[in-house]
Amino acid sequence: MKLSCLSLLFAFAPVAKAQNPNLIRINQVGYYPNAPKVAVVEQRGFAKKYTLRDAKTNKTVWQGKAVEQTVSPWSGKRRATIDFSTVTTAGEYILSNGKQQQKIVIRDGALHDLAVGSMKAFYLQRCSEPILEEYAGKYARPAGHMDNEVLVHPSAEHIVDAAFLEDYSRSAGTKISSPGGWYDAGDFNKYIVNSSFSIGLMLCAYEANPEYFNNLGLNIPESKNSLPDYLDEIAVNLRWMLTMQDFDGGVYHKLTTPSFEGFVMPKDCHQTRYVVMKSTAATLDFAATMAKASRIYRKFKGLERFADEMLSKAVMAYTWAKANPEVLYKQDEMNAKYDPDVSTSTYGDFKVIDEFKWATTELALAGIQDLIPQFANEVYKQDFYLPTWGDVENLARYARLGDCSKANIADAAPLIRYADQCIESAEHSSFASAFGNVASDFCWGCNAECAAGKGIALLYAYRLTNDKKYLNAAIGVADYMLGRNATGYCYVTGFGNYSPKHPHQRLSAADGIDEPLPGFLVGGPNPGQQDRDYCKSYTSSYPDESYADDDTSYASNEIAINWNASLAAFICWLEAEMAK
Ligand code: 9MR
Ligand code: 9MR
Repeated sequence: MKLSCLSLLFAFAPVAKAQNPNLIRINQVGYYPNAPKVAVVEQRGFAKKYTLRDAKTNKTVWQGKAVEQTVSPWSGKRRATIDFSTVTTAGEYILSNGKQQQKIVIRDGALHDLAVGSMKAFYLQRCSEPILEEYAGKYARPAGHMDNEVLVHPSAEHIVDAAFLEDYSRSAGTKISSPGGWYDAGDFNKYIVNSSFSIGLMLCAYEANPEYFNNLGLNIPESKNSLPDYLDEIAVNLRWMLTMQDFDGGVYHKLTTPSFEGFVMPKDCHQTRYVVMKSTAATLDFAATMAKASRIYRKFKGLERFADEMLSKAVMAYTWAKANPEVLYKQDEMNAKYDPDVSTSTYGDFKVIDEFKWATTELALAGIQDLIPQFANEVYKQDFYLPTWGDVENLARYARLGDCSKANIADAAPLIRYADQCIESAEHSSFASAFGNVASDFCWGCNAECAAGKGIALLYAYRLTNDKKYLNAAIGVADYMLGRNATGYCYVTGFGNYSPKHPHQRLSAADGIDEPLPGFLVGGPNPGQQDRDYCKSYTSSYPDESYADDDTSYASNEIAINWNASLAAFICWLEAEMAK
């Protein structure tokens, strides 16, 4: 057969890294039998008829047309929706437009493995312990940074001016021990602000679904205590956080090298690690997290002392913050005064009223009566917006909602209004999702901070109202994150048939194994492209396509604990609902 020039061209055209060549966009991980099941087809894949065949028997179980054509507000791309929700029998199927096909999985517990994977990722991020082969397979590795001799940076020096208290002084260069915890992200540093947000959100999801989380087996090494795996993994980072408090109650902003390490494994890192400057934001976040954790961990046998320690340290932290309400982490100002200069992430936050609100609320919920939420009445009538590491106000709302069974209307109404807006925005959505319809949805870390964040808010709304429309909207957001989107990527490493292979994560890039560590949600499309000087493989600047699966892309393809916290909180909660 003679090949035409055109077919030769197609035969050898490299597959663009930025987009999935399969024009049928689906949730690549799985659909639930009794829930909406929608795929979206790109215009170039439009066909007269679409079929769903049983993968084993080849029998057609559904056939139909694509409906509801949409036009992207950015690229003008036309798309249409294939709705096969009427198929409710678990199984594996092939969805086809006659030219391309996608494997569709329908099953109970459709996202169970993802829920487990999203938590196992934290095990893989552990800093000071060996990652064992029996739990991590080929991703096993020796312990990373031990952090048992970390230096007090001059910015964190604290001299107590009384001879008999000299043991409580920490002059610059003092060695302290601050082992354990999780690496923050693609880099190897550890930051209190982001750790607190991550744990805060994960524990909110826990409080809404204690039974589900208490029974969630993670297949990671367990400590010898009575904690369920989920809380046990979170305790790894809580224990590290406790080491970050100075004797006066203030909490160091971060534990870091002066500059980012190269793309190497921990054993090849040689920079000195420091604890740097105490800050009000870190100290209040610490107070909130410890107070919250004390309340939850106290319920488990043998954990009472741990809970007491967390609560007393929370109170010390809060007291420090009241006395130092405006110690903001301004790295440039710090560098002007002290050496060595520090150029790693700032997690800088110049407004700490939300941290005050969160800490006060959590301390009050933990029984510190003097702090009965001074902010309660004024705050919770306000509009709801999604919590992020830099704005934790609505973590306080989530904390007050608990499992929603005794929800107060002032806490609940703004959240439900927000959920209603999410649902409205999904009308005429290109991807049948409450996320991804306005440009402002796309930012650094949007897969977590906006997509999963909306998913969690929708699940609160469902719990509060029992109205299925919120649950179905949450499922639509999960579908988006797992492949039914403009790039066709399932944005979690190791899941789905087209997922990121080159995340900006040193542990994945430098370990000599082709595949990345599994279970990590990447930041996602970010039209800011703040990494454009380093990453040359963006192929689009449309908000929802500004993504590059390239390990130089820290603005669209990094991983981070707060993002996996959002993924885990969302997907575990969704699984919990669907298992009922
Ligand atoms: O690896 C760093 C990543 O963790 C941060 O999110 C990002 C933004 O602060 O910075 C990355 O480091 C890059 C640095 O900022 C600029 N030089 C290239 C570094 C990545 O190799
Ligand atoms: O998640 C952070 C995002 O909200 C900020 O816009 C961005 C730039 O400051 O930093 C992100 O956090 C990164 C941190 O600075 C360094 N470690 C990796 C984090 C994820 O990219």
